[in-house]
Amino acid sequence: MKATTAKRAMITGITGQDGSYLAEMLLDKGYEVFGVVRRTSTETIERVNHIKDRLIFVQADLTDQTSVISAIDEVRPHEVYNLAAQSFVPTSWKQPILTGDVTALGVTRVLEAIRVVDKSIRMYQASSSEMFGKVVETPQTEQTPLYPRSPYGVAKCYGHYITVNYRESYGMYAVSGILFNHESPRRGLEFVTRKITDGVARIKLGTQDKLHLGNLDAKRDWGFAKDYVRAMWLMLQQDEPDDYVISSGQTHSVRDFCEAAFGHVGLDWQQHVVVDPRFHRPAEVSLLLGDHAKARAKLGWEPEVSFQSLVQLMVDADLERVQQSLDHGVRA
Ligand code: NAP
Ligand code: F7E
Repeated sequence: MKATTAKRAMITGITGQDGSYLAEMLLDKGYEVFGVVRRTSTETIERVNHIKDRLIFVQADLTDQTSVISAIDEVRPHEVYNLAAQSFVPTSWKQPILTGDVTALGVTRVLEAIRVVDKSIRMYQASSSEMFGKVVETPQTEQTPLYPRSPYGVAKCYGHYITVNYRESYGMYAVSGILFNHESPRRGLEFVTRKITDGVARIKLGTQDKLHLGNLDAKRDWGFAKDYVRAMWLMLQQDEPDDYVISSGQTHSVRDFCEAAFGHVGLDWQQHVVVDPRFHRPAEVSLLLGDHAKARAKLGWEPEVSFQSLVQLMVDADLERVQQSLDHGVRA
């Protein structure tokens, strides 16, 4: 596996939204890309199917220390992007222990593997704006105190601090990217943006009438996933490791998202959206708004896709997908 001279990148979470965009970008840059996959009874590589012949898959699970060490030892990557996590906030209340094991302790397992195999390997940790939770200031920066509101948020705080701690304890090049919500046509269908754009497509094409949602007042700083994986790579190319907020710098409510998504296909969202208490959370993050001034100044990073463009490209992609299923006689 170590025969070529190309730079080697290992991505945990390659089958997820961000892993797929990051893999495409790194391949374009000439990297050899190794994707960590865990054993499942059915294949989960749908998001990377189009590039699977250019990837090398290695098996490991973030809950299993030995497998993580073996994978890193076998590949000897120059860069590790730790994107694997139980990443759905509501599930973190249903499965808090699992969320802690994967999303928190999993980070230590990756850091430990790097520490024992080769401390010069650079590591990116996928931290989250969910760490700001019940925000103590707006906008949120790298200096804003953390106040997580879910077992997921708490686990990400652990992941953030253990990354900083390994950097300070062992001099490792480990960075924490504090990324605000980022979406795409590859976003999981359970997350609110994709749930809305998928619902809009089905309603427009006549296979559904109502869309059940939870808190419409929640405000998020939404960006485009493809823009955000560029920031991950930039963070690993600096002279010194550091932590960065990555955000769009704008905040919109779930209601705004509905209005834009339904409006894009000429529908009135109020005729179709039903507020359903089943989707309310035990504790909510009401407002997120990130300030990415540090990333702009030090990494030269800027988001390229606006909120309106993001909504439209997601709706268009779902319309095309649902229409294709209908054309093939499959009820989407
Ligand atoms: P995602 O689509 O949910 O993908 C999660 C990935 O983690 C999947 O590839 C999944 O593999 C893998 N995974 C889960 N448990 C694992 C385990 N025990 N061992 C190995 N792999 C495991 O997440 P995403 O949206 O791409 O986000 C990427 C990362 O950024 C996550 O850490 C997330 O928490 C964080 N983040 C996301 C956002 C956002 O807005 N998207 C914002 C801030 C931070 P399977 O396919 O096998 O399930
Ligand atoms: O919820 C509200 C919900 O599930 C956004 C993950 O990638 O980003 C994501 O976490 C908001 C919340 O994302 C529904 O109450 C209303 O206020 O799309 P979401 P999230 O919880 O912000 C962060 C940065 C991460 O790190 C996470 O990994 O939308 N909302 N109605 C709803 N949410 C969902 N899912 N479904 C609804 O029906």
